Amino acid sequence: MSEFFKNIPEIKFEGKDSKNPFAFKYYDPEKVIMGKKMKEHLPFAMAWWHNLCATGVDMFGAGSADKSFGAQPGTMEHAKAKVDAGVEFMKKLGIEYYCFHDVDLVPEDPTDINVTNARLDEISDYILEKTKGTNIKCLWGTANMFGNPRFMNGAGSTNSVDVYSFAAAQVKKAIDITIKLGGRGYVFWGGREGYETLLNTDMKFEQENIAQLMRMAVNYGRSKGFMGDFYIEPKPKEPMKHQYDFDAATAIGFLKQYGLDKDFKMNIEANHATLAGHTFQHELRVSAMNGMLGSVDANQGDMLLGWDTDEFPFNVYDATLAMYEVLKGGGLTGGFNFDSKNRRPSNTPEDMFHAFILGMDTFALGLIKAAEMIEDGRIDNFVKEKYSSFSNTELGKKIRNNTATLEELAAHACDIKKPNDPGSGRQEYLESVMNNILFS
Ligand SMILES: [Mn+2]
Repeated sequence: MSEFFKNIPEIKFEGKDSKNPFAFKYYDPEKVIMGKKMKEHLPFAMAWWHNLCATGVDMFGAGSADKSFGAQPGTMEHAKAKVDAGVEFMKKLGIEYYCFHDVDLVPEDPTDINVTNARLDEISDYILEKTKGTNIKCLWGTANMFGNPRFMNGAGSTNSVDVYSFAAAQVKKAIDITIKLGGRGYVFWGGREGYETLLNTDMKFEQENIAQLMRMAVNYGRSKGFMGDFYIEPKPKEPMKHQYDFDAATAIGFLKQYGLDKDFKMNIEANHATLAGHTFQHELRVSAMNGMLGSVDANQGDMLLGWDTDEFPFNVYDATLAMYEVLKGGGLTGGFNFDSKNRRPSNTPEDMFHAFILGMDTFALGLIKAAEMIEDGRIDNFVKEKYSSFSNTELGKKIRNNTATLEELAAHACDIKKPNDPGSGRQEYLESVMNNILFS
């Protein structure tokens, strides 16, 4: 196997004083935090699409990075070269998982889905061969049901039975390949599941059909022995003006409405959270409190740009608050997939490594600091104390255990005439505690 990243060594932990650009400063895989190794807290994954396929093409210009890996793009030789390069890349970084869409792995045949399916069989055999004897396996797989023009009116939400059947065929094959590659999960990201105008859209009909496609996918997956989670990845807009899986709360409501909530969890992407007008932390909290903390697409957006920039995570505050939610929520069933891409001018193989070192160190720092916040206890104790009137008064206990009546509470209010001051929210104090922990 030819080496694609010849000038780049294996990336090792050297600690915060290291100035080596090809070393981790914070990600120390064997370090134990709150009883678990860092690498177990942080099952990092490489996104096949951004890392091995994307060349920096944007709406204004051609690609700036060479991702040919010595082969002609669009061929099976290229598909295999991407496997070789990807395995070398993951080994050098110590990453044990990858995520894929069907068409990231092989070129889609424009005229015959049977040809595409045979290519998927061939490439998945090749991936298994190349990852044999390593710890590298699939985190989750998915089907790309947004790129091909046949999905212009949606996939599960399409008006066409033929297109709906193509979506079903792709989901079926992607589930097969995910199972074959040992995947922990299967993702639905509703790229074209939404609308541009309600003048041409039967929203109820479309949502029922999306649920039906998901139900068929669950039934099929379970019949093939797939025990992992299905995930919805919420996003409010882009490519559609309005997307049905707007945010975690919307997606969870949808899953509960259609009886899919036992088989599905959330795959939360930081950049999608901010596009929905929420923080990353908010989306993780909503997922965790509903028992649906599944997986994470680790990236960040740009607060000055209103679109999905998929940047490598750099913001330690956000990563810390995200890890605070993940730790308190008992961890992920999935992992941390870098759905992130190098900026277009960062176009060398070295930049691919710098990007992952940045992202892995950012989440490692977030993990370290979130654990310190929890062990410190000042923030958690404040929150516990804030609601204590519901646990240290008889009336509070009755409200919580569903035995109080409206009349009884009204009588209490009339009795005390005027409530006590509920107490300060202490936001600035709590923020100063977080800074104290972050920078100590
Ligand atoms: Mn994104």
